Formats: sequence, structure tokens, C-alpha cells
Amino acid sequence: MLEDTIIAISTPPGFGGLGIVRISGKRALAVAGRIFQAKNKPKKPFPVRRPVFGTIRDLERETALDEAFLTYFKAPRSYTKEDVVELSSHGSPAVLEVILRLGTGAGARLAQPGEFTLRAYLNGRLDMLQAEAVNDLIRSVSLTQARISSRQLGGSLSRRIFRLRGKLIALLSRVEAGLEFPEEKLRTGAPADRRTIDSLAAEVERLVAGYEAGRALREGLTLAITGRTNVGKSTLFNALLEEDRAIVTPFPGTTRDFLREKLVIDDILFHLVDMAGLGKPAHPVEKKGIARGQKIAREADGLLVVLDASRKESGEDERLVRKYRAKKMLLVFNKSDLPEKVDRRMIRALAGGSPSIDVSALKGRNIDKLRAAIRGHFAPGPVKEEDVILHARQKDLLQAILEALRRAAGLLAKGHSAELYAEEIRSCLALVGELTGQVRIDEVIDDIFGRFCVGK
Ligand SMILES: Nc1nc2c(ncn2[C@@H]2O[C@H](COP(=O)(O)OP(=O)(O)OP(=O)(O)O)[C@@H](O)[C@H]2O)c(=O)[nH]1
Ligand SMILES: [Mg+2]
Repeated sequence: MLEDTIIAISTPPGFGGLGIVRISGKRALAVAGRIFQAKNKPKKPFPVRRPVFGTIRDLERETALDEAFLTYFKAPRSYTKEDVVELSSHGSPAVLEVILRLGTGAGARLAQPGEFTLRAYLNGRLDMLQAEAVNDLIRSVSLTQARISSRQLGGSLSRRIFRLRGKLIALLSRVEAGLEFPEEKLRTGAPADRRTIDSLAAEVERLVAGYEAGRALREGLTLAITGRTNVGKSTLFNALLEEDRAIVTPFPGTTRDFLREKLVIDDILFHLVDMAGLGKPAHPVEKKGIARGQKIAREADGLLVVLDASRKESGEDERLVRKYRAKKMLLVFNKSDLPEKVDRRMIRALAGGSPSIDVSALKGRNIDKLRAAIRGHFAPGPVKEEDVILHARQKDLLQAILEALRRAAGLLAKGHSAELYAEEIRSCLALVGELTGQVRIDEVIDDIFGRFCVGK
């Protein structure tokens, strides 16, 4: 497969000021030569890493299509480590399509999604962690995420994992040496091994913990607004969004289907969901809405449980608070502009340790405070950017490494033979190999590169 020369449009679909076609492989120059004609006869073949001006030509039809710059990246100093040519023309989809057609006519094959980066990986220019970071960077929606991805693309995470690997190998060889000279080992080895394992486990644990922050950055957190009908959920939804989004009426059962909107607080993305209130449904549609809402509430990362502070709490309110206290929730006493009737202390006691706040969604009172409370309560705690892990794949492998390290520590503490915990260390090393992609697993490769766009 690496024998093929591949071609793809690397700029997004649609009309653009510029459009870039990228070609990679042994025949990249030959293919480009059939499409592009330099204005002044260049020194053969083309200068390296220096744009050459010319025209895109359909040689068969003898027509010039567009002006373009050609840049040649000679192997191995290119993105894929192969010969790469970039043709940069005007971004007309029609012109770009013709360039593709001419390129395939000249012997190139259309690239699969992520195939350029796949080649960079297979040719050893990027490891798997860096390849994942490429896509993260392309798809990043916040500056924080872009910064983290860019750093990981530069190899910050990889270097850390390779250091970890180095320490595991050193530990393993120490343990194996100890197996050959058991008496000496017993005297001196075990406490040192234990310290090494503990410090490695602490390091891996930091990274595992960094996944929550990573997930929040990548996907955002779902925050569902729940409560009885008419407590002011939709009014609160609108107030938080600062937009008249959901319909509000004095009648219970106003919201039936759910509404989902993005809310960004301090660079953390939340998906705020407003839904049907709980109560006796007066209509089958309401009943369906309630069922949907409950499913969303169950699956949400966090809940805003809203109560009407101007009315005495009902059995339904109490059930709701009790039901969700095991989840991450924030109690919101709404309508605090009206005389108070709710037994706040009782409800708070029911809610266990969950925080609460008084607001008036209608008057906009304490809404800023609520935003800060949402940020503080639901967003992951402060995590150093270098500890952030953006992928479930990475987190799962790190978690497995952590468990193996803990098992090793346990075996060691119980005085088991070094042979046993050496086995755990070996399994850590295999997992590290998967993490960096030194161990190649086809399904993982397909899964990761299949998510890329064509042309990257
Ligand atoms: N006084 C006062 N009234 C409020 C407040 N928040 C909402 N209301 C009123 O309460 C009524 C119901 O508000 P909604 O936001 O529709 O309530 P809801 O919880 O979404 O209701 P359902 O969709 O039916 O479950 C409306 O008449 C609102 O104007 C508040 O903070 N103070
Ligand atoms: Mg509503």
C-alpha cells in the first residue's frame, strides 16, 4: 500500500481563496510534472521547499486551467517522509477536481481519510499519540484544546510515555537481575522496587485523572435542567443562555420535547438541556417528553435540580432530590423574588452534600453566581495542561497500566516472588507499546485514521 502514490484535496470542501492538493509517494514528482508547468524552466526537478510559480495544465487538452504554486518536499523531510508535492491554486472546486482527475490519470490514487498521517505514522515520523494530536488540533474548538494538542503533536505526551517506558525497562531488568541473585535481591531490592512502582503509579494516575478535563474540553459536559412543571426551568435556561430560546408560559406542561444549547463558561463547554417538567401529564405528548427527559437526566454529566422557592415542596420535589443526590447536582431555588414557602433546610438535608443556590430566573438575580457555581461544581478541577488526556483509548490503556502497577505493588508488599511482579511489569510494557503505537493493531489504526478528513 505504501507503494502507491496518493493524492487528495487538503483544503475544506467549497469555494476558497486558495485550494491545496497534496500528493505523496514515489511518483509524486512525476505526477505533478504532468499537471503543472513552471513559468520559467526550473533547475530539474524542482527546488526543495521553495514554491515555484506556474500553471496547472491539462496536457491532453492543451489548456491552462489556473495559476498555481508548486512546493516540493523531498523525502524524508516531508510530512509523510515520502516525496510530497503541494499544489496551491485558487480554491475553485471545479479546478481542484480537475487537478485530482489529472493526478489519478497520471498514476496517483485518491487518498483515504487520514492516509497522509497514516503514512507519517507507518514511516516513523509520528507515533500514535502524535497522530491523534494532529486530528485533535484540526478539530479543536477552543484555544486551550488547540494549545494542548499542539504540544502533544510536538511530542510532549510521547516523551513522557517513553520516559515511563524507560523506567519500566530499568525496573524489569533490576528485578530480573535479582532473580538470578536472590539473596542480594531480598536484602536491597524490594524497597527500591516499591518506591519506583509507587512513583510510576502516581505519574500514570495523574494522566488518568487528566482525562476528565480532556473530555470536557473535547466534547463538553451535558447539564440537564430538571424539576417539576412550572418551577421556571425554561426561564432559567433562557437566563443562562441570555437568549429567549425556550417558550415560557404560566401554564404547567409548557415544555414537551427537550432543547439543547451550548453554554460556554470560562472556556468550558456545557450542553445545557431544558426539558419537560415532572408532574401529572395532561397529554400523551407530555408523557413522552417526561420519559425522554428522564433518560437525558440519567445520562447527563450533571443536573440542575430546580425548585420553586415560593411554593411548599411537594412529594415529587423530595423524590427528585433523593433520586439524584448520588449524581452530580446543584440545587437551584428559583423564584426567590417571591415570598418564601419552601423548607430549604429539609431539602438541603435531603440533597446530602450537593450545593444550592437561590436565584430569580425571571429577574436575572444571581444568574452570574449560578454560572460560577456551575463552573466550580461540574467542571473538572484545575488540571495542568500537560496532564490532560484527550482520548478514551489513551485513558483506558493508562488505566490498565495503573492497575497492573498496583497489582505489582500488592504482590511486592505481600512478599511474593519477584517472578510474579516481573510479569505485571512486562504487561505494562506491552500496554505502553499499544499506547504509543509501537505495537500495531489494525482495528485501532483503522479507527483512529478513519476519523481524519481526506487530505490530512
Ligand atoms: N416570580 C417569578 N416567576 C418566575 C420565575 N421563573 C419563572 N417564573 C414564571 O413561572 C412560570 C413558568 O415558567 P417556565 O420557565 O415556563 O417553567 P418550566 O419549569 O419551564 O415549566 P414547564 O415547561 O411547564 O415544566 C412562568 O409564568 C414564568 O414567568 C422567577 O424567578 N420568579
Ligand atoms: Mg419549560
